[in-house]
Amino acid sequence: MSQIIEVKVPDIGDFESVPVIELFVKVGDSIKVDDAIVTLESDKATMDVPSTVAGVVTEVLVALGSKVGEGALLIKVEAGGAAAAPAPAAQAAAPAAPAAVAAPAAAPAAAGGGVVEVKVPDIGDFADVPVIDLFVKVGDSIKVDDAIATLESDKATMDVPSTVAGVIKEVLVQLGSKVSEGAVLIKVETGASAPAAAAAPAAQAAAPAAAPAPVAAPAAPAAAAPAALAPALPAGSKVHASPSVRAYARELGVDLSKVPATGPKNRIVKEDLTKYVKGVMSGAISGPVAAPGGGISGGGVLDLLPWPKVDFAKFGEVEVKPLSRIKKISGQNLSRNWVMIPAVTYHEDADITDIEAFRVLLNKENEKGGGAKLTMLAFLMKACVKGLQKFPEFNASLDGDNLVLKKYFNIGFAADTPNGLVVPVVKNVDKKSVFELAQESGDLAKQARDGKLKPADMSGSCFTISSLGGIGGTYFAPIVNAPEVAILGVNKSAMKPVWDGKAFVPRLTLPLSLTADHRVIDGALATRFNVYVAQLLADFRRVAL
Ligand code: CAO
Repeated sequence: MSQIIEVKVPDIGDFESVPVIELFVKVGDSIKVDDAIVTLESDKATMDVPSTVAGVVTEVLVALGSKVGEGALLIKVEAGGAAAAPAPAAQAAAPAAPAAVAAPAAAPAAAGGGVVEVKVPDIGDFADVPVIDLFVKVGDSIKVDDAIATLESDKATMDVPSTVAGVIKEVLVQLGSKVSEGAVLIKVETGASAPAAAAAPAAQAAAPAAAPAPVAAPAAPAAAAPAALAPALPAGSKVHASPSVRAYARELGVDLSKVPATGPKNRIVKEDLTKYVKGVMSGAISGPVAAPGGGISGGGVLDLLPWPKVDFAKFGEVEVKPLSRIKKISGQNLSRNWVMIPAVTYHEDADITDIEAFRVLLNKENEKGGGAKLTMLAFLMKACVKGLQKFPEFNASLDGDNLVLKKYFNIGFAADTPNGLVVPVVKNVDKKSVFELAQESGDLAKQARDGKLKPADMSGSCFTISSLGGIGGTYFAPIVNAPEVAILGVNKSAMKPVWDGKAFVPRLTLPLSLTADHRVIDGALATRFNVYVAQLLADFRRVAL
């Protein structure tokens, strides 16, 4: 005779509202005892909840994103015959048991500092659990709650956090080591001011478990709050990754199901994630598209709202034209830069009356000699390099918490080509004459239009100029070309009346639009840069100073 049995969330320690990040079953599925039903993820642990009965799923009472706690009903199973007996633990109204891994036990720190051992805390019924990820090495500075290692049993993945802050003196495990409760993971030299390990006493009370717990409770400091809900993964796709890798992926907005895994048992390790993000950022990985039509990122870095899907043919005749390779790559870079850089655009007018007269004069002289035509772009490059030299933050890139200041001066310029936008780079602009810059940028622009640029011609830029001066416009807001921190947009010069103190005089005015990454360059600095470049253009003799 068959009977309907409820499968509930077992004792999962101190967590009350843990998101379901994966759902493995649907109505009609046949399941066996120990088959995974869902994966729950707190900020410190990922745990599969296995079935305690065998049978056919008749009802699924959670969805991706549901938040559950102990006792929450997950599924109903029609169990037949002998398979029907439920494992009692899942239903037992056990007195609140401590998390199997609460704050790990650590040797108390010597008063005023000393070497403290950080050990594997109570990890439930598991022994000899393999270390599948190791996040620390000797010499690393570590804070309380930083993950030391990820352990993985056949049912749960858990990060072991540090209970002390200090500098790591010894690492006593390696990848693949098998550890049990009490095994020493690392030895940490704590400073006099480092928080004492005793601050997080382990909850060690013996749980009166009625039966073997079906879930290895997660590693989690008692005070840790469940993480915010991760973006839903496609149902049925099983991603293997440690909680810290999942948290890191969430921070970066990466959908882990798109990251190729190289770890044991097809597990995504931190390096896989870093490699994937670097690949997408550099354009080397086109990145599986987040949603049909590209989503906002068009590159899988940020999976936001799905792109609206419209049957345009319903409204009239259409023609579908694939994007060029350049448009696809530049589109991804532009999307990332637009979304990820807190950029502000600052405008300035430069009086180029004299420099334009000078340029025209030189070009006339040059016509006879057959030399290269001097362009406004070449003068702009020279002026910008002076600006970069005066304000080094503009000749820099962010690298995590560091600012990399470059001592070379390469300038990229946006070139409009039939296939899309490319950015050739003129190297060592500080060492070249305006004539050489005009010649070289002209050659590069031609190669760009002919589709003959090599990757080396488009790399190593420190700062970009985007000139629409040959076309028109008044001002615009160019997008910073990451990892650079600023870009100068230029529109068409125009004669404007300028007050000289006594009268309005006609001056040829060049509109400048500088977009800068506010994380590195604040408004005052950006405006100083703009004013300085405008001064140089107004009186180019200043470049020689
Ligand atoms: N104001 C007025 N006239 C300008 C000017 C300016 N700021 N800049 C250039 N001109 C004039 C030039 O003097 C030239 O006139 P003549 O033929 O009479 O001498 C004419 O405009 C054409 O110049 P150009 O655009 O061919 O040459 P350039 O050196 O100024 O620019 C390049 C070269 C590669 C920057 C340009 O061809 C180009 O591709 N620009 C588009 C860049 C772009 O798309 N940026 C947007 C990126 S974001 O979408």
